[in-house]
Amino acid sequence: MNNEKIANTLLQLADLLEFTGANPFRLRAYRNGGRIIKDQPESIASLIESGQDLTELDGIGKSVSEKCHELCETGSLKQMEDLLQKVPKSVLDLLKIPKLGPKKAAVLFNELGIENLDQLKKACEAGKVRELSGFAEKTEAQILAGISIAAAANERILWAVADKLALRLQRHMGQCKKVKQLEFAGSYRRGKETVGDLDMLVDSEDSSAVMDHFATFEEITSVIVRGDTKMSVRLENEFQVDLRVVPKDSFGAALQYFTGSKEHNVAVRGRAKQMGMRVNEWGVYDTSGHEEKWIAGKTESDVYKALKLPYFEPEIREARRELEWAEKDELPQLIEVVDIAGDLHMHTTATDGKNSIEEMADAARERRLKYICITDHSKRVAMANGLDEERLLAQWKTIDKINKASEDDFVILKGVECDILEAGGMDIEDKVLAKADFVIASVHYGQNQPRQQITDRIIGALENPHVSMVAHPTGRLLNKREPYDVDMEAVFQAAKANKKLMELNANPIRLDLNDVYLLMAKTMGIPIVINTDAHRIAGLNNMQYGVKQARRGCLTAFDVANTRDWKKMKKMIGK
Ligand code: DGT
Ligand code: CA
Ligand code: CA
Ligand code: ZN
Repeated sequence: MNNEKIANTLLQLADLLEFTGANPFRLRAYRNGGRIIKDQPESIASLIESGQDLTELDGIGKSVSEKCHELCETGSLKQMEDLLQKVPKSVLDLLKIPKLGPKKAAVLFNELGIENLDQLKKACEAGKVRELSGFAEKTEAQILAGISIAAAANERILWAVADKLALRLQRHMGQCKKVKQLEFAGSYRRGKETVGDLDMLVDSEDSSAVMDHFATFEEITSVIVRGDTKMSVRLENEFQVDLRVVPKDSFGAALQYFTGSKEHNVAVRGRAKQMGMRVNEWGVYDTSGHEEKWIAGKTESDVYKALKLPYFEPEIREARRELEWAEKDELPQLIEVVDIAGDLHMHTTATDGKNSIEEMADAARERRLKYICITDHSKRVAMANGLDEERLLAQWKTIDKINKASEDDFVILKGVECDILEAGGMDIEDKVLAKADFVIASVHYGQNQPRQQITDRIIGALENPHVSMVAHPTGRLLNKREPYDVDMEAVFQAAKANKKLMELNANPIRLDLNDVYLLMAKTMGIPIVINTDAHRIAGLNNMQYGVKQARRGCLTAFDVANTRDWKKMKKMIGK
């Protein structure tokens, strides 16, 4: 019983309880407990085993502790099973619809008997939903628009979630002695922001032993298909994992084939054909002679080498520019996490962050960064206790003091995440912005405005001489919210003309800019800044996801501004 599973069970329990109108305090306890356990570094199961009292952990009360014990001892929750007799699990999908809260979802279930997204879609189309009390025609239209987002969320999981799953699978498969090599292929290996299913590749002589072992992975709920060398399973969260077992001489060829993308492979196969060769998941074959001859397949590099091609990093195998670059010997040297020197977007307890300036700074030192910029929200974001000019100036004074007292070269920069107001213009006075080291401009409100209006607001911010960068430029939240309607090319042109930077927000649910926009920015010569937008210490670890996305955008360390020390970066923003 791992922490992830305990946490997910508690969160699911809370959601299911919503549909039965249970006590909200109980629900909150389960939700908080679930979140805390998700972030808990130690295994709850081993804490229990060692006799530790779980209620001593922050935020874990008696009811959550009891559920943890029951889960670790019996593998399930009696209460959950009873609930599932009354409420089908598919109702949880209704909660994935943006802006449809649990209360409204419960009304749909209780009044109309709606149990899943399909039934909800039909009810909306038949105009039944608008007749419920508390629902209007507009609500119905919103729900209808949100169903496709919810359905897509069911089909693809965030890369960061797939990554954790891959680690658990790797640990599990590592216990089988017949496994010689293991790699994950597909979109996961290419670092795509969301992953449809996980493709696992194993080198082994004994595929049936490997499959038997795979079948004992604790998160599997059903086996979809099992053949001689291929097996597909479904996990608790409905996610699919494909396993393929291949002999060692074909491992590299299979890895190359199943990593894709399909389009990259089509291009590679086309090249092979021209050279009198053939490629498939077993290897590269010379077809020029009388009889076809296997010539390579052990490693991916062997496969590419046989075709007189360099090795392609998986993140750029999308048939965009990589074959053309290879031809000219111009493949980019992709950025790595160690290249990052500073992080220029993060929050503290002054607004909606969970840690102090000093705590964020020390955590950044531990992560070997040379500088950070504190960028709390501005006053427009009242919900997060955003800073007005006075509080902002006071915070900067504090930062000056901390820097002065510091004994190393680490620098804390004075910044702000300043809202771009709905009517255009910045939320903080220019004469204050002028004193900042780094000013972020962000759209948080008025996201549904027409294209021209949003575009003009962002361009307006880029034309402000004190602004350094626009954060999360399209505002999308993966599986949750579409990007706002904005003319990105016009925005990039304004960034270029005003020598401004654009953010790649590393939060795994944002990853904004996306890969295609990153490549566009690179081509236009606009520097990208990869920031975590951390709201707590652990958030600083999100840098890895941003770097992965940057690699998909074909960015090198040179293309990313915050690989430079602050002195050099300062010049880039004209300070
Ligand atoms: P996903 O799972 O939707 O996030 O995306 P992928 O890229 O992981 O796609 P998937 O799982 O269907 O297949 C994994 C890789 O296997 C894919 O990137 C390329 C290769 N592949 C699968 N089926 C075919 C096929 O019919 N033709 C070719 N050329 N390649 C295929
Ligand atoms: Ca896949
Ligand atoms: Ca697959
Ligand atoms: Zn932020």
